Amino acid sequence: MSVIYALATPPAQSAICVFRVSGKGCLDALPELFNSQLVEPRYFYKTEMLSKGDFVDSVAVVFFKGPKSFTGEDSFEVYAHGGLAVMSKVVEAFDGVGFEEAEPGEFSKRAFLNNKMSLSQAEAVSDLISASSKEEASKVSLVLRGDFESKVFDFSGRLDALRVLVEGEIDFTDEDEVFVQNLEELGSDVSRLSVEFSSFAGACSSTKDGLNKPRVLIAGPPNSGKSSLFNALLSRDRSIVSSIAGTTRDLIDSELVLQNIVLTLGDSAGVRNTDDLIEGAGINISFGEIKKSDLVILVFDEETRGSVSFFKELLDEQEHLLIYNKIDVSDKRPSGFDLFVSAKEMDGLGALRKTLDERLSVGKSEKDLTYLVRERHVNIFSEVSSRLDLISSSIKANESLDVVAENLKACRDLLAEVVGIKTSDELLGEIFSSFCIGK
Ligand SMILES: Nc1nc2c(ncn2[C@@H]2O[C@H](COP(=O)(O)OP(=O)(O)OP(=O)(O)O)[C@@H](O)[C@H]2O)c(=O)[nH]1
Ligand SMILES: [Mg+2]
Repeated sequence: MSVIYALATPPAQSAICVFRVSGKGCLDALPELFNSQLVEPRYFYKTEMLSKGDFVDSVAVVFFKGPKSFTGEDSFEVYAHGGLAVMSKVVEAFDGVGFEEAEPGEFSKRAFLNNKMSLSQAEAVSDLISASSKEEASKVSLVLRGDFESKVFDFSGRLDALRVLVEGEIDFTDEDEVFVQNLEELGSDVSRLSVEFSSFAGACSSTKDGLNKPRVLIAGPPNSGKSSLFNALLSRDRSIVSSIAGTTRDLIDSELVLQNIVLTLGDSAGVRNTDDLIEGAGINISFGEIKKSDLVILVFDEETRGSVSFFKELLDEQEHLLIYNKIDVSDKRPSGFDLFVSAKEMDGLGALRKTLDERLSVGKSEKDLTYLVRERHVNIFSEVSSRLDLISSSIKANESLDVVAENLKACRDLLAEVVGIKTSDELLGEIFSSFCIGK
């Protein structure tokens, strides 16, 4: 494989820039590129970089002997001053010794091909770089650290064991000896595996649908102060507030950052009987949104608190908070409410924030096992799950064991694709091309 190089830091003015070089023979170029002799691998050398004998920059260099490197190949890194002119001079120097510019993700691809990491780990590296929240980063890290992979290997091993059993049965069947008791045991083993696998697959979500911020919806009767509360929580006037009932018609969303979590907060149209077509449409949206929310904040005031039971019924089992608003105009503290606030005077909002934070982050920690993976993995897992179901039912129906063996093998192959044991070049190309340059 050719020697590749890439700028690993952003192509922008900065304190330092880092270049990576990897590939067989790259270390042979060190004497030509640097002014001093570099002897020890993994040693941080301060030296001068040269391009066809001309001074490029004062730099630091570390080199690695394969396989003890990120890519598994001989490689080195150059730390130069982070000026754009310096960067282009370094590039010239590399071009001058015949190095080639790396494709996106080429370093990780080589690391994968040289067994330095699995495919799912390589993908996690890329996802870690693009993670935009701490939570996202920590879930990707679980994959990167290999926890995810060892689970996949564990399931693969169990699939293999089952296949050995089934194939054993098939051989016996050839001899007209059917061990029905084994079949039963096999059936329950498959069911157990299937249940455990589903729960593992359930703990994996892809970047797209995973990590959804919890949705919190402010709902309730008209004019109770929903939009006022929405604005107060966000500390800005995002939603229109007026004394006219039926002010809010569309659903308005905004992000709310609390101490432990970030959530999507929605303000909805007050729910009531109305002849107004547009308001009615807004109310329908509210109904739909209520169902989709992780938590509903129901806001009432003195005038509307009679409708609490109607709303509680509407929500069914859904998690909610009952808020009594406008405490600035009344001293009443009717029973049955969780919190008393004044959206207008910003009173009681701290307690509301804290309650939201606690309630929603508790739910989160239960899902802590979630691995943030690629959609590709999620799709594979769902295929494996349905095949496992299929296997269960064919065993129950006493169908041919050949089909069972075939499906077990298919499951095994599918899992192999996750970690990259069986992967087409095309898929590899697709995966690594989405990486950033220098990774
Ligand atoms: N005194 C007092 N008035 C409030 C408070 N919160 C809201 N209001 C008033 O109640 C009226 C309705 O407020 P909104 O926030 O528009 O109520 P809403 O629930 O969004 O109403 P719709 O969108 O029409 O369903 C406005 O006149 C607000 O100024 C409060 O805490 N105290
Ligand atoms: Mg409103």
